[in-house]
Amino acid sequence: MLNISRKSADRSSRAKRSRAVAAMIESLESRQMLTAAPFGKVETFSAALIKGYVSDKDVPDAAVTVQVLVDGAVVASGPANIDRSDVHNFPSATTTHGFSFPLTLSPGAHTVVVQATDDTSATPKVLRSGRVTNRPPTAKLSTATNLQVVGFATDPDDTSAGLTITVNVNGVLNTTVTADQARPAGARGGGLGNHWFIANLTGVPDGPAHIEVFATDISSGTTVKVADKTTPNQKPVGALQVVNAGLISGFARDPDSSAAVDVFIQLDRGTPVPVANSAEDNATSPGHGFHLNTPTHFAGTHTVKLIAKDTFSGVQTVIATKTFTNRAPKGVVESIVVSGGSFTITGYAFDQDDPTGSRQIVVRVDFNPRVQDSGVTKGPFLANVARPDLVAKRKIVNPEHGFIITPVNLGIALAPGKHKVEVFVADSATGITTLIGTKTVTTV
Ligand SMILES: [Ca+2]
Ligand SMILES: [Ca+2]
Ligand SMILES: [Ca+2]
Ligand SMILES: [Ca+2]
Repeated sequence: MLNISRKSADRSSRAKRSRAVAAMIESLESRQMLTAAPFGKVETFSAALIKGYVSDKDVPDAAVTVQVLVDGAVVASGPANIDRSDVHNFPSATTTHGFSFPLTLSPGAHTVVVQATDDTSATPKVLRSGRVTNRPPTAKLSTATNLQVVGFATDPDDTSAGLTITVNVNGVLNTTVTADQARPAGARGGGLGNHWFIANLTGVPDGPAHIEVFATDISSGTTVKVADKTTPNQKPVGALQVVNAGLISGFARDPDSSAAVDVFIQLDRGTPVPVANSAEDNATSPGHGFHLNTPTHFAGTHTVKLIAKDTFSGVQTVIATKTFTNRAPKGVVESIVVSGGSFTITGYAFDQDDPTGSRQIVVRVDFNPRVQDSGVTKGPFLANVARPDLVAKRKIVNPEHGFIITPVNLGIALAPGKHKVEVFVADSATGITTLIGTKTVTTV
């Protein structure tokens, strides 16, 4: 009996305990039903910005605390309290549940977690997590010399922006520009859009230089090296622009230097002659022009070589070659008519190298090659008398080539007797004279 009643008492006590546990579980379950985790959305999840909204049903009017973690470390934290009246599923009339955190990621891949803190448990609820890559800026150089670096640079994270470009030369900052230019004329490679830059360098010594180009990363603002190049020593360049019997001109420069280069002109096989000034104005290459007058060149075909000296190595290089032909002037003495102690000479003369210009005529009387300084020379007289008859006969292309040299023009009074008369015409470019007629006359 006693045993029975003890067993009964035990059963009763176990039942009580079961009821208590059940009540406790029910209480926990009901409490859990009342506790909701924060809910929301991360709409922008980029290397530059984390943006979205979040709220908690348990405290629908409160601003939930949001944290942003990058590679495990909290980089931003704050209440989601920005007005988001554009979102319509908040559990109360309160709409200030938005959040926005600008992000600064170093170039490369990162793990980013956005989490919200529950009001009661303080347990973080992950709203979004994943890998975010800040892609570094890139650049392509079109040209890099000691004077100028031209290239194209973009950051793939924001191709609308013009990147800040800095150029170091031999480890020292030389210039800063913005890559927001249209493609420069003649640029090679690169891409589309206004992402080109032209960095003019200053004070770079001649010779190879170490050029480093940096671009400012869009997301982080950090400076990233986008190009590294050592400039080669380049040969001088230039051109012969005018080459004739009277003038040789052109320009020469060294792409590595803004300084004037030493320029020499070699005519045929002669010794190269230095030009006096190789820093003259020049339309093609301002400040690098030169000219050399060449009055000593006789008729014929000649070769001109332009030689320039490298500003760094001092090596002289032929950078241009041209030939020119100077044709000797031509003319005809048509008559020499004696008048007392003088005479009148008529004829015509021209130079095919300057067919519209009038030539100069020189007259020499009684020159004896065996006697130094013998004879009388008169002139020059301009052969500019119109001779349409010669044009009609196709002997000349312009009528202004005739000459009539009268006793008044000559101004000589010769003793009666025989006299040798020689007539010369001067070359249009060199002034060097060519004999066009010889005649012996008898004055009275
Ligand atoms: Ca909650
Ligand atoms: Ca970037
Ligand atoms: Ca050079
Ligand atoms: Ca000529």
